[in-house]
Amino acid sequence: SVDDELKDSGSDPSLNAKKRLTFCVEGNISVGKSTFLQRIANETIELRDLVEIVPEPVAKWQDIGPDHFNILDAFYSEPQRYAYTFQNYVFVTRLMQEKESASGVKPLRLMERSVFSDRMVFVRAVHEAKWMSEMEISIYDSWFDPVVSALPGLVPDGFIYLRASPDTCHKRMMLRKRAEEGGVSLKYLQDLHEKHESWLLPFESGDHGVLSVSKPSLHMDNTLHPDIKDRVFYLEGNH
Ligand code: DCP
Repeated sequence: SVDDELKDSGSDPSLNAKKRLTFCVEGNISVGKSTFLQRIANETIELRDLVEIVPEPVAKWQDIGPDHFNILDAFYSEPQRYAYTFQNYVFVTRLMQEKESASGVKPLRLMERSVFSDRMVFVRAVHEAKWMSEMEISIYDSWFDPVVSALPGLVPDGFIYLRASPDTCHKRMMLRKRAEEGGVSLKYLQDLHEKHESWLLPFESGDHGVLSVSKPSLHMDNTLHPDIKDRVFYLEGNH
């Protein structure tokens, strides 16, 4: 169990570094991933020393180079032109973020999203919306597996799925009013929700608790690392 693995890591920092577990927090736009992570980082004193938080590099997408380009904005303004460029940059910035946090010694690392949701959710959604061409998705697919295989730090020990209805996420998105997301429709959030569901919960889910381990029969797309197939945790909030 996670508990045993954390206990095993003891107090020797070099051992901790070796035994460190990484979980990626997943869920739709505006579901509350950042809030969840911030609360662990700032409000839970017991967890602060145990958990290292790696937020999503959104700020890196909004301010690039001396000219302060904003590729998140460019993507939403001209999705067909920039979907591939954006997803390519998202991948590279995750890689940078992972490297920056790789030498930490806290026994648990929680990262916001992963290259797997980029691929299984966003890249598929933008391709279906015809914002990414056949050639572009083929290019993405052709480098994804070899690059991820060469960078084991990108493969987490498990996923934590924050789950809410697209309606709830839409309401939260309207309240948050991130400038770039003005044109994001409920339909797009519904598409992203479906992609999260079929990726992380492709079985009949039944009555899961607040935090529970998924059934071992969990099937995932074989693009996902085989070792993490059975390691999805999910949290259900108010729908
Ligand atoms: N995004 C994208 N493609 C990706 C990753 C993110 O288009 N591969 C976009 C979707 C959002 C923005 O980037 O407009 C940030 O998305 P997230 O859902 O990852 O982060 P939020 O800040 O919306 O999450 P939360 O509110 O749950 O903290």
